[in-house]
Order: sequence, then structure tokens, then C-alpha cells
Amino acid sequence: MKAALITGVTGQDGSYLAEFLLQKDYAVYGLARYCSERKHERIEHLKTNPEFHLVEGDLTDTARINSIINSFEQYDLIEIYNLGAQSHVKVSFSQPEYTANVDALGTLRILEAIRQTNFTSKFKFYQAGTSEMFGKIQEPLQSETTPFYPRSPYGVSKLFSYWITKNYRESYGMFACTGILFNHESERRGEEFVTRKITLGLAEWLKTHKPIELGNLDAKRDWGHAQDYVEAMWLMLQQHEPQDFVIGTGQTHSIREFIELACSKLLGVDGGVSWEGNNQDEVGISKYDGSIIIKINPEFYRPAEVDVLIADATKAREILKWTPKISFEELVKRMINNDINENPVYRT
Ligand code: NAP
Ligand code: G4F
Repeated sequence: MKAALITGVTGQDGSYLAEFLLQKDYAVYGLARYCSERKHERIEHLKTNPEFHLVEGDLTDTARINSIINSFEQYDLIEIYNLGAQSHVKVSFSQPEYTANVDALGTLRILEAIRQTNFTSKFKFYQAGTSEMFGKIQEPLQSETTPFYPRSPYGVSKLFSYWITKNYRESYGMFACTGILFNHESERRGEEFVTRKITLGLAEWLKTHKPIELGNLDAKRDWGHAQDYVEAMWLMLQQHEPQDFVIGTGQTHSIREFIELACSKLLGVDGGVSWEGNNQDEVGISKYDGSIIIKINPEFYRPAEVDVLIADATKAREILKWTPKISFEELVKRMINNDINENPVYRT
């Protein structure tokens, strides 16, 4: 009898992971926060599955976390995927204490709750680490051995979680590991992250010609598709020994490149958009009809930026036999098609 507890089940990754684990015959428990309207768009379709159970709770609530962890004694094996987080980097600058409470102490609460049970050895723990921990990169390609240099309260909080996970592994022999995942997007990506903001913004632009307002267009990210990445999380927990892994594509693209590709998919014009002006006065102009698609709004700049990220996922390739299947171009195409057709795939 195997069970999985997914914190953050209502999020992008949580919803894909729940689907993935249900297909593998796990009893899936999803931690979701109480909210006044019990609508969870990304997982609504799972609620009729008898093997899917919603558990109400919050990562800031120690007593509740303890009682949830203790409720799993009946199972032979319990995999915990700690995906719950205040995951927006910019928000972490305006809400640093809350971010640390959820993203750093939340992890400790789960680990300590597992340690205090009398069935600790039945648990395997996955921590959702991030390439944001590399921040101001210390090596051109970032692997498991690259020194960390986080650039936001979010990155610092996640780094605490990385170290406390390693500490519980080494101190208490717990099966606990961190996946250091680079950016992954999808048709279910939160609307405030730049890729989804762009694809949704383009859908809106088609109707209203309202320009999309963005911040730094020159930052570069290693973008994959979330569906590929949840498989890597599971693979980490199927290993004999707990180990940390970097997960990414090894390719990087700027926000500007994402826009150009999205616009060419949308407008059917090569390059899709041309750029005029500099810095805050720069605009992206549609090659199709000459109207403005992109404007800069300094409100979206960050106090400290992560300029570029590129994964070296050799270890995952060799040990987990994991490689991403969905290319950058396919990712952009899927997001554009989804948002233009107003046909969210999670309803199917
Ligand atoms: P997401 O869509 O923002 O989902 C975050 C989830 O955490 C949501 O279900 C949210 O619930 C939940 N949550 C937030 N605060 C909570 C709290 N106090 N107690 C319990 N749950 C809480 O994030 P994602 O993109 O799926 O990412 C999943 C995890 O991977 C996160 O930990 C993120 O930091 C990490 N990560 C993401 C990426 C990426 O590129 N996507 C890369 C590396 C690491 P609500 O629905 O109620 O808000
Ligand atoms: O889409 P973003 O907000 O993602 P960011 O900051 O890279 O963080 C995401 O990936 C991390 C993994 O590396 C996760 F750990 C984290 O939870 C999250 O999922 O921003 C990407 C880039 C940044 O450089 C930002 O400055 O896009 C730039 N950007 C430019 N204009 C913008 C905007 N970002 C957002 N969110 N909104 C803008 O208008």
C-alpha cells in the first residue's frame, strides 16, 4: 500500500504530479489551504477519483502538519512531495517574512513531523528546490556542485530548505532529497509568471490591442515543460539512495526570445515582433500590423535580478535516465494554442 502526499497540489506542478501518481496507482493526498471558495481549477477534474483525497492544511501550521503526517501510519510507503510555496520571486521582496515562513520553515515543519513519528523509515521526502538558489551564477553551467548565491528572499528561503533537507538526511538517515529544478512552464502556469503573462497577454491583445506591460526583457532562463519535470521528481524518490539532482534542459532563452517565438506562432510572421527604443522606452511592435504589443513598465523590475540560468543536468541524465521530451518551441506553441483557444487543457 503506497501513498503520496503532495503539498501545493493546487499549483501547476502539484496538479501534474497528482495525475502522474494516480496513473501509477498511488493513493494521492493533496494538501490545499482553506479558502472561502473551494474552487481548485487545476485539480477539479481529479476530485471524482476515489484514490484522490484533498486534505486541508497550511504549511505555516505546525500542529496541523504533525497531525497530517501522523495519519499515514496505515501505509507501507509514503512519498511526500513538498511543492507548497509562495513561489513568486518578486512577491518575495514585498512579503519576505511570509515567504520564509512557508518556503523555509514549512519544510522544516514537515521534516520534523516525519522524524517525530515512530514510522519515520516508511517516508521518502522530496523537496522542491530551485535554480533561483544559484542566483548570481558562480559557474556558466549550474550543476549539483555549483556554489549557491541566491538573489531574493525566495531564493534564500529555498536554500534553507535545501540545507535542512540535507541535514535531516545526514543526521537521521532519512530518505530526503532536493530536486534543483530550473524554470518549467505549461498551459497551467500561474498568470503572474512571465511566460504565461505573455501568452495570456497576446490572447488579450488579439481582441483589444492592449499592450502587455513587462519588466526586464534581457533575463535568460532555462525553460522546460512541467509535465517532464514531475516525472523527474518521482524518479528521485525511486532511487536506492537519496540524492539531490539538477533538472533542466541545458538551453537558455531571453524573455525577448520567448516573445518573438510566441508572436511568430500567433501572427504567422517570422520573428513576429520588432523592437524600437531603449531601456524603459523600448516597445515591441507587431510585424503584422505595426501596432504596439509590448511596453516596459519599471514596476516589474526586481530589486536584484537573476540574469541567466543554464542547467547542467548530466547527473539526472546518467542516473535517473531523465531527459526532457518537450522542446522550448513546443512549449511556446502549446501555451499559445491553449490561451488563444481559451481551452484550458486541465478541463479535459
Ligand atoms: P505554484 O503554481 O505557485 O504552486 C504553489 C502551490 O503552493 C499552490 O498549490 C499554493 O496553494 C501552495 N501554497 C502556497 N502557500 C502555501 C501554504 N502556506 N500552505 C500550503 N500550501 C501553500 O508553483 P509551481 O510552479 O507549481 O511550483 C511548485 C514548487 O516548485 C514550488 O515550491 C516552487 O517554489 C518550486 N519550483 C518551481 C519552479 C517552476 O519553474 N515552476 C522551478 C523550481 C522550483 P494556493 O493554490 O492556495 O495558492
Ligand atoms: O517568470 P518569472 O517570474 O520566473 P522566475 O523569477 O525565474 O521564477 C520562477 O522560476 C524559478 C526557477 O528558477 C522558480 F523557483 C520560481 O518559483 C518561479 O517559478 O520571471 C522570469 C524572468 C525574471 O528575470 C523577471 O525579471 O522574467 C522577468 N520578467 C520581465 N517582466 C518578468 C516580467 N517576470 C514577471 N513575473 N513578470 C513580468 O512582467
